[in-house]
Amino acid sequence: MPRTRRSKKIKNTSSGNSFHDRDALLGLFKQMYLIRQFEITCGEQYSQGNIRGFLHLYIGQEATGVGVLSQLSKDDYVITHYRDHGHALARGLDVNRSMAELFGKSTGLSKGKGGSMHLFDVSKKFMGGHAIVAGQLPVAAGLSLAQKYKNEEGITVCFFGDGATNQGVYHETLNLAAVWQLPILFVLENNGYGMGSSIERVRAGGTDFYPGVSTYGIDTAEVDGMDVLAVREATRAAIDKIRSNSSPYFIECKTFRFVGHSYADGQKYRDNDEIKSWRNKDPVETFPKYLINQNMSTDQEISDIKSKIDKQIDQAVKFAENSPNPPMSELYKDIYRD
Ligand SMILES: Cc1ncc(C[n+]2csc(CCOP(=O)(O)OP(=O)(O)O)c2C)c(N)n1
Ligand SMILES: [Mg+2]
Repeated sequence: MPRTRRSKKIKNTSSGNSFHDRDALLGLFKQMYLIRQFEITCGEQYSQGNIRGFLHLYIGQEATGVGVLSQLSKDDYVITHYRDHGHALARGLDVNRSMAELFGKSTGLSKGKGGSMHLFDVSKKFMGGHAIVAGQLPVAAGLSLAQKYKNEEGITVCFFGDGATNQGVYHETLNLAAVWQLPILFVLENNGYGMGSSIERVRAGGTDFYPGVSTYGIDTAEVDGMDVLAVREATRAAIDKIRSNSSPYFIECKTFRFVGHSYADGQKYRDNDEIKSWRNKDPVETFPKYLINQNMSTDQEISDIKSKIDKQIDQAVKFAENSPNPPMSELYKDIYRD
């Protein structure tokens, strides 16, 4: 079977992209800001004891999720790891029900039984949040195989972190996706760390993953994951290719989480200078400035958008607070298929 082996490096494209109209660009900002505020609020609610269990925030990585998901159609499946709030919101999952899930309430997306790591909405083809590192990769291959087998329009998009690449199943999935030529987009969110372990320390072969993927005969691109336009452009090109060839594609987004791995992480394993240097690229700060500089928006408009979204998040917290806990009768439901 002939296979292409190409890697593309996509640089910062924030300075001029003709195919982006104003509403679409503002839409990207709205989504990134929504995610940022949702996450900040989750942190506050966690410290007040209203959210319990694990809490992995997506703060810093917004441009990656928003850039990728902006290019999908409703026919496409999305599957991801436990750092899933940003992907869920960018896919358009209900904000109130997302918050309620974190509060463990019955109105939550998973009836309050999944929590932070298990946001699901099958009606949006959002197949979850998965807690086992790399566990979602073979499931993604299965979804994609089903799409191909049934001759469906959609593709599958699978997000994962750099930590997933040290799991055997990562390699098995890449191999099968290539052998079966599956319509699947792998999105590696390389934030440089798996919990407190820097990838420099735990990976032989450097901190770039995409070159290794070419050995499976899968096309790859590397992209600045802090630049929402660059991510969007890389994704558009990848999806065109996947749809026309019915073959897999792999995008590596270089990104950073500004917060700890989970809420309890004091980040002792990295110094403030490193965090600061990435903060300069914060998409929630830099992107609206870019829009204003390009005369596509104004300070006033940006601040109006922010207050509207702040209110939306406040309402989501109220919704979650006022929702009932799941009844005891739910305890043994949804475990096996009826
Ligand atoms: C199979 C498995 N091993 C270990 C863990 C514990 N664990 C949870 S998150 C994590 C790090 C994963 O890092 P990465 O994939 O880079 O994602 P990030 O947290 O950086 O988004 C580990 C080791 C787990 N959940 N599953
Ligand atoms: Mg990581």
